[in-house]
Amino acid sequence: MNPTTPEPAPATPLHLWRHARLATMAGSEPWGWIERGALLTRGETLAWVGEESALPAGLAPDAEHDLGGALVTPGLVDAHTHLVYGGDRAAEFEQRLLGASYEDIARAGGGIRATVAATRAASSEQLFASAAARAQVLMAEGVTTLEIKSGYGLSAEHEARCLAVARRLGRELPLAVRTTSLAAHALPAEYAGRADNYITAACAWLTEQQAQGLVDAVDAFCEHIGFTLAQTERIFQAAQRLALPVKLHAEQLSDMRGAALAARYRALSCDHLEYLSASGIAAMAGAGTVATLLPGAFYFLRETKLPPVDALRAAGVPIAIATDHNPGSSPTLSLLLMLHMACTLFRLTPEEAWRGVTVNGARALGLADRGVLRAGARADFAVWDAEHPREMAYRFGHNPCRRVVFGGVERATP
Ligand code: DI6
Ligand code: FE
Repeated sequence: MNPTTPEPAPATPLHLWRHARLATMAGSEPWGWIERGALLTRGETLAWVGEESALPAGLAPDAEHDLGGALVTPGLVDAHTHLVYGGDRAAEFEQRLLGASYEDIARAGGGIRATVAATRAASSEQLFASAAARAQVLMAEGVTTLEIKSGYGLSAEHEARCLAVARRLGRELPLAVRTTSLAAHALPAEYAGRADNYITAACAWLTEQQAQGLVDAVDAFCEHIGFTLAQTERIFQAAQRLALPVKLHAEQLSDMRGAALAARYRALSCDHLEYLSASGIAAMAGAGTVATLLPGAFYFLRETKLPPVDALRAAGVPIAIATDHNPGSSPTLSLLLMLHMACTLFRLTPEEAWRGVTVNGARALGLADRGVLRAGARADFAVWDAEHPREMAYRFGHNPCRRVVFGGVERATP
């Protein structure tokens, strides 16, 4: 048989996206604004971003797209979700408004344990279908990168299954998914009174999860109703042995000194942070840890203690904003609503909130290649029916996202 000459690989196509108003979020100029902008994409990557008048001479793009003067931003990053779970807690919400206490509901098998039971009872196919439907709602608002935590399986088998479902979402949807192992979310009933033994088991599960390529980061819920500082540190030590980055649900309901511990382990982010102290802020600033604020949980739990935004700002801690989508404390599927609520509830400026759902959201996931429009970054961007991104911080219950490009390819609008 004659050896066949391989076909030369086709050159990665070059696309020109012109006539755009760009909020690049790159650099420190307001919004990284470019009034008459253009983008060049080569495959999955942005090859060039700038003033249209400065486009390199002699370009021969394979395709040209006229954006008609529309606003273009980076694709949005939702850096904290618990998207994979069975059932919902709408009936519990209703019972509470009818006067039942949290304890009544917990005694009747409700709360987080109800979600764990429903998650374990669901098939992988059901978990995938319900999570995919939720992901599509987030995607319709321009989300191109999504973090998904486990934490409703709480056994070796069920935690791995939830992480595998999250991985499958990333394979089958035009969406980048980052997975976080959160076995230390709650104590399952079978370990009642044996939290330290549960942590020992959860640390062991990580090794197998990593061997199967299921985990990008490790998280824990450090709280009186979650796990102690010492138990959290054991989870971090297990992650460190596997060279996995850590994150933490820290200082949500009380000051557990979790942020300072997480900073010692060079955490990517500490999340919630309503009860964060000055020393926690200093530790995060020193470690380059992102503060991920979650206005959905603050609102739904009717919290009154605000996260220390002024002090975070003064210390130069980058702030991310995420949905914390979960059935118990933040059943929202709108990152744009969180952008708005970061301004109304937490007093972020519209630009700070936008950086929170783009460049700083990416940073909270350890990703430097997205959340900005600049040469070399991923070609993930959203096209909006708006004059300026501050409009999305101002309006609420309104989605002006018109087109989304993910990895250089336009996504079908759902
Ligand atoms: N913090 C929360 O508010 C949720 N988990 C967490 O770590 C509550 C999760 C639930 O109730 O299902
Ligand atoms: Fe959470």
